[in-house]
Amino acid sequence: MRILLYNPDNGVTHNFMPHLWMFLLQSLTPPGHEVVLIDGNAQPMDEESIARYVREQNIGLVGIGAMTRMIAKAYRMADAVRAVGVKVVMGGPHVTEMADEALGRDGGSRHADAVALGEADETWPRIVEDAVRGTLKDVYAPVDDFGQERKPSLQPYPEIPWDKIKLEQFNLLPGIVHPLLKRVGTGWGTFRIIPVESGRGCPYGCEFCTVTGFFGDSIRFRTNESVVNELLLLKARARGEGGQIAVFFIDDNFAINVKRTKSLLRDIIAANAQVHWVAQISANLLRDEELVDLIAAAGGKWIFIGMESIDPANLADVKKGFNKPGEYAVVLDRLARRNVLAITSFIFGMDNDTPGVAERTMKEIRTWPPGLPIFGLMTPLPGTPLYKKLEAAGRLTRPKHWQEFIPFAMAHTPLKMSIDEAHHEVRIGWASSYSPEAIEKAVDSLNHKPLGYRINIFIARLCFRGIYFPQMGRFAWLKSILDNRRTIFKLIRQGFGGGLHAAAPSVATEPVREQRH
Ligand code: B12
Ligand code: SF4
Repeated sequence: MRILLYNPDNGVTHNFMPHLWMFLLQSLTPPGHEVVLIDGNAQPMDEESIARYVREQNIGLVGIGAMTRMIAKAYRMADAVRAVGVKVVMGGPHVTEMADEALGRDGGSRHADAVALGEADETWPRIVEDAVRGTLKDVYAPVDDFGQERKPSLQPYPEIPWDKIKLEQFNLLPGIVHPLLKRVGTGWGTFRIIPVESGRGCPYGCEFCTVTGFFGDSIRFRTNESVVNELLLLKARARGEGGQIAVFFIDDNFAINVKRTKSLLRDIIAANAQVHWVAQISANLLRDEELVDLIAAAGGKWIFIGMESIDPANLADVKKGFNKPGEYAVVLDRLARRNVLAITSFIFGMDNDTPGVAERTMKEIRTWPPGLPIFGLMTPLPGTPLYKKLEAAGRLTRPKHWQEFIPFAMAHTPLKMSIDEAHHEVRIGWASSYSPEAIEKAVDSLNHKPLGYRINIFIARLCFRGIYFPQMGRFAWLKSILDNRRTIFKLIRQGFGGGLHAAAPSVATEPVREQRH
């Protein structure tokens, strides 16, 4: 059977990275089937084109995965596939919480023939076999023989054949510059960000987050060896195609067990398996100097930190009191000293937020080493304690906000400000961090740092800008480049001043080069 795994686009930004679930399920598919992957963010498709594709390519089963944010599109695509008589299985965090919605048991129309609840590593082979036999069930739950929930162990972990998988759709460098870069021989013919997981689960249970409910509070890790081998495979691929590969460790809290993270990082260094990577780590775990040393030595370049708020009352309210705003500056300094950039994520519209929260937060941010701040709104995702709390209090203004997804729009009223005021605060956060002046200031303030580091933050800021300000298409990009020309000229001037090699952005794959930054 030919199986199509499809991830819908989010309609707002191009995702910079493919989704791991597709590669994982592809690797876990029983032999004898061909699995095709389409990520709508890289290869946009509408209802008509997916229906045509499925018919022309003789697809026998379509698997669709989506976050809440993309679910409306996922349902429309599923409907189009089912309309041509092909079965659809859906999985992922949204349908796990809202299986009745996907199966049309809540009074709405049916979108999926089957739903895979939770982690599907062990149920997927069964789903495929049932689909072949024509005995697809409505619901597949990850349970043992006694009906008890069973979380898949990550030991052993499937080998994803990164050396052979077609990744053309995920090259982040615009096609127009490929031939040029290849000719220059800079090792920049391609640039991809690849998702790798080293473990699953986070026990912290923050109120707005789906992770503890979905993956459970039992943390599971792959063996160091299996992670290291995957990195080596990716590194070899990058070298083989004369390109660059960076890795996104998608673990929700990469250092949740500090001892184990240190041992993994030491093994990465020992095996010379460093590639440049990004990982999510909560601020409290970055108190450990040795951990931060190892992060830098093992290729860590960007650390995503869910800071959420600078107000301890807000943090306590969402059960994230382990974040201590008083230590944010120290943590960020510690990373900056090792040339590791922090992606600091904030949520506005929390219950203790009042108008002016963006400016208060920005004032704090300006005292930190420049990084990549991002701003979102408190969003009640289905199945979270936050959703239940707001629902019980009758505070949801759009209880099924995913049916008509609007980017950066609240679905409930915060306690101390209006919805419009919260939207305004987010706009201020983005505008004051990503205006050409703000970008120039950030890059200028890093004049004492290696040029590669400054280019890194400049390019990252341009890309991150697109999370909020529409930046799809060539013209939007050209405009953005034009608006930031002053900073670009400055960097070019410094590049020529310091010799061309100093100008190489810091996504090198050789550890020798890494030492330099
Ligand atoms: C990496 C990541 C991203 C990446 C993008 C996704 C990518 N390219 O990988 C980035 C950083 C861009 C991102 C952004 C956002 N993310 Co995100 N992200 C993640 C993260 C950390 C890892 C995803 C992952 O690969 N997991 C590992 C794989 C193995 O798990 P999985 O995807 O769930 O797949 C398993 C099962 O769900 C199932 N499955 C999944 N799909 C399918 C399909 C079929 C057919 C079947 C059978 C099974 C199946 O099988 C898989 C194996 O067990 C998750 C948290 C997490 N740990 O999952 C959050 C998470 C998915 N993100 C989340 C959110 C909210 C967001 C944002 C909306 C945040 C924001 N406020 O802006 C944005 C929106 C992104 C967008 N595109 O519009 C939520 C989603 C909750 C929800 N109900 O939708 C999560 C769960 C985190 C959280 N804190 O709650 N994200
Ligand atoms: S620490 Fe992060 S992953 Fe863990 S529950 Fe809180 S928000 Fe979710």
